[in-house]
Amino acid sequence: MLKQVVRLLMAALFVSIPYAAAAAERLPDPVKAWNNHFKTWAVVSIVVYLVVTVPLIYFVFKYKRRKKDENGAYIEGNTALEILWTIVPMIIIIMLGVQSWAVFNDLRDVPKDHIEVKAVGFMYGFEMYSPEGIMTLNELRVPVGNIKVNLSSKDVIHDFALPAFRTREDMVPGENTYLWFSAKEPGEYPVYCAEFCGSGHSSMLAKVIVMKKEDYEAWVKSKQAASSTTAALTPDVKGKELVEKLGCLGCHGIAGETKAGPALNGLIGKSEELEDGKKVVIDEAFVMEKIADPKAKPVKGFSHIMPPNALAKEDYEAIAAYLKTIK
Ligand code: HEC
Ligand SMILES: [Cu+2]
Repeated sequence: MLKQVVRLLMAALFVSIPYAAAAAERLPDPVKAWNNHFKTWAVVSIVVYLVVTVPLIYFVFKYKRRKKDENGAYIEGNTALEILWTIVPMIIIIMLGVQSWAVFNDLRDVPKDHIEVKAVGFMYGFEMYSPEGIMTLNELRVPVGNIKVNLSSKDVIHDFALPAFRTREDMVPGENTYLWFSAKEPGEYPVYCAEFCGSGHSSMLAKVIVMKKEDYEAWVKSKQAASSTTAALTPDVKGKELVEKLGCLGCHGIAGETKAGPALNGLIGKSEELEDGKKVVIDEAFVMEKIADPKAKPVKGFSHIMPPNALAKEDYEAIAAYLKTIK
């Protein structure tokens, strides 16, 4: 109720027409609201800056001391002026404050008709979960509509930032946060981590893929069909799935690129220098040991941030089998 009153008041007071229309229809559009908000602040800031600076520069020259021992006029004050320059900025600040609060509400109030997805940050990447429970790495697929994203983190504080949708929110370990956005146009939109979280922070790049409703449903069906056949997987296919699921790709490339850790392709048979200067030739046993106990044989030239993973024996073997297949 109070929020509605504030919205209408604001619409009547000074916010531009598109936002006022949105407010009246009770269809908050955070992108428009935010853009408007930014423009209002920018205009007010520039005007205030000019109103202060231009006369300042002018007076500096006009009233500069011209003769030695010259004294300035003694001015007691001017009540009318003082009232004016107290009241006018106060009104401006209150208006900006009210507008900020309304935009904040738009960003926090999730519209009733929305679908809910989940994003989990880790060092260094994002696991995304569709409402059907399909996990994708660094790729959030959603149909056109309002999307609420529930956020959490596996390790340190990350920040899920969606610049195209003018919103972002921290991902805090042990806490549940959320944001929402309105996906209107099918397309790809960038996702960044906006909280410095470690040496691989800059590789936390992901995307939101907004799809037409039919395309999204077809994608869900194809994923579900694929997962119902997992029982019959060969080890290397299972290994590929594990590498994707366990977040290895947040730190490792598979096309020769160095991220926080070395690339995982062409690894088996490669010789590697360890931190203590020893040379090893990487084989399946080395890979399996690395996953279970990454600190046992640290590789030279990297910071040793790889987390251990306790897996079943056949899972270690599956990952090793997969790494053998990527050259
Ligand atoms: C948080 C980042 C991170 C994650 C997640 C991670 N690693 Fe690593 N990994 C590293 C770093 C850094 C190194 C090199 C430094 C070291 O050995 O301590 C490394 C080294 C390796 C090596 C040795 C590579 C070589 O050239 O000698 C293998 C194999 C490996 N990781 C596999 C995996 C697998 C499989 C997973 C997923 C289960 C995984 N890593 C998850 C950071 C990570
Ligand atoms: Cu991060």
